[in-house]
Amino acid sequence: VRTMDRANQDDCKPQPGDALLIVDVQNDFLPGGSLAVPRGGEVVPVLNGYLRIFAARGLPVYATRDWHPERHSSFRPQGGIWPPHCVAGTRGAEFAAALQLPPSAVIISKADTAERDAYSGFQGTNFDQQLRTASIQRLFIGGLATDYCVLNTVRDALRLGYEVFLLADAIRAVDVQPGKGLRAEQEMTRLGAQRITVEEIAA
Ligand code: VGL
Ligand code: ZN
Repeated sequence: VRTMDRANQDDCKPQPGDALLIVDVQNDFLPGGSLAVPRGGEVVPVLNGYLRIFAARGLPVYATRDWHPERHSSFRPQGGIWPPHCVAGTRGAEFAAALQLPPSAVIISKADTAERDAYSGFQGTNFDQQLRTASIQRLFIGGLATDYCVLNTVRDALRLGYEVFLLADAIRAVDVQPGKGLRAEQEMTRLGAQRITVEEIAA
């Protein structure tokens, strides 16, 4: 898949009005976690590359986190489909220690009530309002997992009118059914997300 087929290569370079959005890079989604995403740890060094680029340009960083109460409805003991994960305040819910989030990063907690799940960072949060207040128009989105929270966050961002760059080298899928990640990527590009890699926006 070619990623540099846009008219002007500089259009994808981060500029004022842009923000980096890191989705759910939390211990429980990483190797050893209770809902480990296959090869999920591989996104961390790549995201650190994006973080350096956004820091160098003085651009804002947002990070969503799954932030569930102890007996969340998405957990198997409660009749849900997932093993318990990302319980608020536990080690599993912490961001990956190696992820170099700046102190200025804005954290968006989601799915923090027992009855509701939220795969999108916009669902049940004031994230859209915060972005509008900060005059953000374009979002560079990567993290975990491609086929759940990244997909739903990108979908909502596009629906809300943001221009979306999908960090193609900094996403990984749960792939409960084989091919789900690939189909999610295809859906995101079909809806208008533009695939980029860190090499393309560096320099
Ligand atoms: C997620 C499954 C359950 C995600 C969250 O962050 O993609 N996946 N909860
Ligand atoms: Zn969850």
